[in-house]
Amino acid sequence: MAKITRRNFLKTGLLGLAGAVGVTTFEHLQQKTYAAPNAHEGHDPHMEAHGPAGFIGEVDHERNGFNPTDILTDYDYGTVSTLENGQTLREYDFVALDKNIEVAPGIEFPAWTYNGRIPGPTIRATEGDRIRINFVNASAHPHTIHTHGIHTFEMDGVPNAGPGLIGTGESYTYEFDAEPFGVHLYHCHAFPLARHIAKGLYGAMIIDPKEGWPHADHELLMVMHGYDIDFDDENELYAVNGIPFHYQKHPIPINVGDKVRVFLINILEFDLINSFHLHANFFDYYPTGTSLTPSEYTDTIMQTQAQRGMLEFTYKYPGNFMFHAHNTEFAELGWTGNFNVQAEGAEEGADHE
Ligand SMILES: [Cu+2]
Repeated sequence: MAKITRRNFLKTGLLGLAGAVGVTTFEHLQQKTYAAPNAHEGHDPHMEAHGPAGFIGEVDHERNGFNPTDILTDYDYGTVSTLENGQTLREYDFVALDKNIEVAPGIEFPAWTYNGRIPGPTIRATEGDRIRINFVNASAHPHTIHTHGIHTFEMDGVPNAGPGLIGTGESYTYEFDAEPFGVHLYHCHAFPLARHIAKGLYGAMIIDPKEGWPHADHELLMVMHGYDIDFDDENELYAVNGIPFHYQKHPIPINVGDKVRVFLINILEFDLINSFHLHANFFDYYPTGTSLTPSEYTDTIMQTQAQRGMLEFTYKYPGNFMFHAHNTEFAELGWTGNFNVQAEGAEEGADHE
């Protein structure tokens, strides 16, 4: 069959209303390149009735071992203890695992993961804590953990620092102080770097300021990334927190008047720029989350790879409001979602502390 480019992907009608065409072509694709996962015969009447861009059916989150809805808020504070010097120690166990992940109904991606999920666990600590990551490589390939923060050379997680590459069956402990406060990330730094990142080895590291952030009703993690499912160094699918179109199918519930904080990170490989656009609203933007003063009041920002920041907003009106990449092609290939904004007091008491 013809080479599958992401533009052909769009043209062949794999997305959108042409479900029947899509199924045929997907099977073709599976036979060509991938082990077929369980068939998903079910049709989602909502999707068919309303017909937004998106896939018919649902991936098997249980089999994947993670659900993007949970990843929004599953901050991992580690195993906590106190060091002799009084510092808080947060300890994490990370395992690199090769794992097939169903990234779209019927499409498996042979991923490389930290702890079996994409993105990996969300490290969350307070500025000045000690972070210790016990890393075991159970993958068939050498990997590292390179964190974006301030640390010694030995802890940089690159091939020429400290132990260098951590081979199959090997382990290493990365340890450093949590600084500076902000929205950070980690990823594998083995070469070829683009491949190791694109396969799924990345995650978020949120470091809270000592005095904490101001109160918010919701703190949501969003890691923007893509999938190059045919390994031609172009992405065929785009996503937030692992699964394309997830928050379109499962809108994020909030109330009018809620203060929402989003920790947004771009780890997209192969495309130079990603973006975030919020509908019917504006947000304060804090680049890298390293200041308590926003730099901009806007409804659209862009990030290149490893750029990240913090967004804060409150909805004035109820409705089902989109958020998506304003690289519209990315949106059509999976990077789109919705906030389901309820009228204040619709579900519970109207008071928020
Ligand atoms: Cu790697």
